Amino acid sequence: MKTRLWLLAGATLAMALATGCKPKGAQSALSGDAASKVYVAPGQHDEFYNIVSGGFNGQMSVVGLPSGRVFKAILPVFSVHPENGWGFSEETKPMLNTSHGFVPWDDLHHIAISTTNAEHDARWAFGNANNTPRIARVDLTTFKTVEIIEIPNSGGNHSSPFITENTEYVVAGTRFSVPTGDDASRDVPIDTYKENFKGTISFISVDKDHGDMEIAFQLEAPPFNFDLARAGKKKSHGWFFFSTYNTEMAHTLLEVNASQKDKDFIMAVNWKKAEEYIKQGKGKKVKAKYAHNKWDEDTHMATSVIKEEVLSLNPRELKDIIYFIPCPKSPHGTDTDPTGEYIVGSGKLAAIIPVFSFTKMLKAIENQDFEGSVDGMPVLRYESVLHGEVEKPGLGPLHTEFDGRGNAYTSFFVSSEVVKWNIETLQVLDRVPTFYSVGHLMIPGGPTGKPHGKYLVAYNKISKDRYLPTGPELAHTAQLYDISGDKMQLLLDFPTVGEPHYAEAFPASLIKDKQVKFFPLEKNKHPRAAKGINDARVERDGNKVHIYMTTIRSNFRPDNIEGIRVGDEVYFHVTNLEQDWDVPHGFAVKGANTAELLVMPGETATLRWDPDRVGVFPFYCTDFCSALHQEMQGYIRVSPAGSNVPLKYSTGLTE
Ligand code: RUQ
Ligand code: CUA
Repeated sequence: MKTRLWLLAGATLAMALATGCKPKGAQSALSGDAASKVYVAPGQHDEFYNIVSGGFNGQMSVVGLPSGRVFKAILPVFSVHPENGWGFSEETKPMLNTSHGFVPWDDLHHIAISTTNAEHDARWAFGNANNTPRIARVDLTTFKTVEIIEIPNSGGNHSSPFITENTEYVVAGTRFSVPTGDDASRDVPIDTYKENFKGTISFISVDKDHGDMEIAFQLEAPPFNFDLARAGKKKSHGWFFFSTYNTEMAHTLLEVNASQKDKDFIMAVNWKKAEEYIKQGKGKKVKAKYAHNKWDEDTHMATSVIKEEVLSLNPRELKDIIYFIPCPKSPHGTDTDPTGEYIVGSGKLAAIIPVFSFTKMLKAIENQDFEGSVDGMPVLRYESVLHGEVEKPGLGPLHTEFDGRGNAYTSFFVSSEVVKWNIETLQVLDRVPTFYSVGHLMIPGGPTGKPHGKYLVAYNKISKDRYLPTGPELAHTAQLYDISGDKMQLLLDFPTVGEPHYAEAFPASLIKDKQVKFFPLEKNKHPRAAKGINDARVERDGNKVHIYMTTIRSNFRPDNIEGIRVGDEVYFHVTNLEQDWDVPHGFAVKGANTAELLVMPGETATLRWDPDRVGVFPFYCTDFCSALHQEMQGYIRVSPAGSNVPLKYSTGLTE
């Protein structure tokens, strides 16, 4: 009977969780000056860059705030991108390589912008691949993905990527616990979950100067589900906090079986302690296969290396790395305030929001004020670590951000609202509806030590009646609020690209004058670059044909190519000779598997083309580059296999 009741309660809750409640007054009036607050006049720039995850489209989009304008839809991270040929050119293919081979798609949830001293420096944006666990690093001077590292011993890389205050590490906590190690130890029955499955937390180091990532170490954690995380900062620098659910360690029907306990945990990790153990040689190398892919801006090429082992630490034996803080109930977000003193746990099934105190946590650890242990790792006493609880905040709390003036803002999925409350007094100060079912929310600089508490953006899962309808599939939506006064004020709705999970925003002034405008040709080290029209040529090597092609307004050299045969592998190595900002050329050839390679000024990109039939095939520039863009074209003639039509091409120089 008890189970039946649980099932029923579970089902009702699940329905509420799945649909959310529609707030009243959905069309609530905007006050008169809302439009002027988001108006960015033609030719003017936005105040903030907003980097927004694309969710299941595997990308990030770049949006301006307060206007909500999309500048780049979208920089490809974990997905192929026909708009610029990402994942189609030979140079970019290795970026999407994994230990499972080429993966052309993934699900990107969270953004982390690099910080120094807990403030955005905005050198890099990190994103996580949820499905085939990876972390990507995007260079914010080129808005290009320059590195992707796969995370072994992980599944559903959701608790990722969150960063420490000087970007020493980005972390990746596994959502699914899985059997780890090498193949032999992974083949186990699923109902041996408790014995054989492990949760792992990966700390990925980031090189201070160049950003290069390495998996520094993995922590072996109990087989919980790890949902989200935040680093400590300032006084709590050196610690990391992870929300966990399924501390029941269920492996079937989690909807009910992982909602049994009143409290799950926030797992506090002392990563400085972990570093000490590593210095003492306490970690052990374990087998783990993962890809590490890097982009080289000189050769304009990516390489992919498969690595074979990681350093693993066992916190059951290595004491004082992990402590558990009880947290009601299935916490989703765990967020640290700008001072680093407070840790907010948002239990999606909880009726209150607990706020923990870092100072009290340290004291409880010192006094060994424990209420139990998990696998030999101490569980701290809830009351001893608690700063206080926010009473009746709303239904289904998910995420919290901060304005730097002592206030916190929490998103509520079920009651579809954002609630503002004071961190010290825990009093609710204001609430505004969202349309509808808000997931993440974001304040520029909100997760750092220095929030710019002027705007808040709610990222909503459902947009229903907010826009002109577009059939069964409607856009996800973002809503911008002014939070500079006592009351939050809705300013703007704007649709998003894909499903935004998390996003971050930072002042545009941090990077707008650092943008790379073009790549100097003299520095182009691509082995098949044609750096001037005299290099334009075609070479045959067995059945491989290499076409060294140049583009400049508005011609291809060579433009007519003959002597190609069915069965050849043809490589168009296209170099853009322009040395000016905003003059890419595109390349498309009939029958290719993408309609475009977009080649930036000074860059070389390669399209492989396998002619499968006899004929004459046109190619053309896909990017409107000059008044004579439509003249930027050529032909390639394909003869039957074994034909002896001689290799011939015109560059306009020899004939
Ligand atoms: S999640 S809506 Cu994938 Cu970040 Cu909370
Ligand atoms: Cu080059 Cu159009």
